[in-house]
Amino acid sequence: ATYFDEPSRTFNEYLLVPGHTPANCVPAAVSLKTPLVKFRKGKEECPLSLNIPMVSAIMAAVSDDRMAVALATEGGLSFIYGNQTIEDQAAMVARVKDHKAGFVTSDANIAPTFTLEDVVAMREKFGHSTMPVTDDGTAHGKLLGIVTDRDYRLSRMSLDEKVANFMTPREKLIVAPADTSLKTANDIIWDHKLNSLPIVDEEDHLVALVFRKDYDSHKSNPNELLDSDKRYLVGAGINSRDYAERVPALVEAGADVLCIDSSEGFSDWQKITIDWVREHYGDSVKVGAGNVVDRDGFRFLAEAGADFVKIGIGGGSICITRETKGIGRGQATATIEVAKARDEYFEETGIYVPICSDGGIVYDHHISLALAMGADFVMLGRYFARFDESPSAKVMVNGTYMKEYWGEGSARARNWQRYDLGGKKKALTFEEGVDSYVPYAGSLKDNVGVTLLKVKSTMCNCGALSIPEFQEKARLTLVSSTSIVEGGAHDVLLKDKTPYASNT
Ligand code: MZP
Repeated sequence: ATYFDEPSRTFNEYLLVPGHTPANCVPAAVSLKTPLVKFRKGKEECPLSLNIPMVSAIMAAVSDDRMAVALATEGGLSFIYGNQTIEDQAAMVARVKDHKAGFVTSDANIAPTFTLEDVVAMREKFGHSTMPVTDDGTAHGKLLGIVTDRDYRLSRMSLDEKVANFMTPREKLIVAPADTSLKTANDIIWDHKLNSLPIVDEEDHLVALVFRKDYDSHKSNPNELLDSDKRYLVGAGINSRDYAERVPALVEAGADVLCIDSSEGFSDWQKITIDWVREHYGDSVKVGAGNVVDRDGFRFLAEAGADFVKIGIGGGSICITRETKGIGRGQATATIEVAKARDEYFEETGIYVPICSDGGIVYDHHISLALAMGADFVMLGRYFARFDESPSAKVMVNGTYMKEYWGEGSARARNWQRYDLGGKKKALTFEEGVDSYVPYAGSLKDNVGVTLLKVKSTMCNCGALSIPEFQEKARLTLVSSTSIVEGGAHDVLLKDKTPYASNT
């Protein structure tokens, strides 16, 4: 056996030592732009980059089309989860791409005579949180109007269930009858802070409401937004079993980037998958691979042609791989070593292969640490699962709102392809993840805004205006367990007992 001399370490064991902050180094001037896929650094532009260094995990509890639109709006990217049928996953990708400027535009001819089926078809197609209301409260009645509820997840229910749910609303529901005037519709929107836009006919009667999560109806000109051709970036997870069918469907649906989703990526299965993609699509289809935790794993995937490499085994909040199989490595140590391997590979080949630190981000400052240690971007599951936009249910537990969050290796997800080691057996034989709750935290936009402000502030403390500059200038120190205690509020009696650390 080979023994590593040093213990492997987690983010919590490190701190950044501030450097000199020049006067021009203010959070507003910081750029968080970062490469997503490999490129010849110094010779060409990266063909696909992110405006913020955050992607959401390839998990059923985290990344569906709704999450993808919300995160892409902020400049990040979601990888739509792969543990579903090829058709369903491709449809989610297509919905993100079809979400042109975020609008569901109603055909001017649809209403005011649009039927319940029209509305249902519209929302099935676009996946929005809207619901038709009928005069008799059943799916067969006459359509009265559309109900919106930003937390409401309809896609998992039958039509009758949707209507039944409306009759006993648990959340705030707003009814906009079909003969509502434009003014009334605007009042409703204003009062309830809905991100929706009314469409009216020549007589100013409401034809339909269109929904766009980032639409601020009181600041933007609706017509300008309707001519806009912005399309959101979206990624999708694939596996090393059904790639020959899944990849073409995802490419056809418009996925911008793929990622082989596996708990352990230093394997021939990943190389075979990448080879297949290259054989059929050359470099036109971008595909990341992982997860690895050391130099050898990185080199194997980089040489196999991966467009980016993901780091992390056993550090995820819902992960019990280390307990179950005794494999893994502290996330900080893994990130530091893989970043060195990435730089070494760049020196040798001129090709810069971005790396992503995946899992184990608990506090916002862990994102700063991961970037300082060399990660180009981070993947988060628990963080995003807490928001309105995640696909999971919001439930009340002991008087507190929580969201459900479960691992892909849990009995609930049974994503056997992620843990597959070949062979005939196509099933999850033992669990490597848990099913859990995380505290509900509100909207993605608000939370990501605060998180990134913290990251930018830290970067300014270290005198850096960009991620590469941060990586060059960052000075990191290990901390003792007693200084970790010193780092929190201590020796005082807290008046407010609610945890003050943001992500707990
Ligand atoms: P976290 O952000 O919740 O700490 O970790 C999310 C990451 O955990 C995912 O991106 C994935 O790599 C990993 N994951 C997902 N499911 C499991 C599991 O069931 C898991 N063990 O480890």
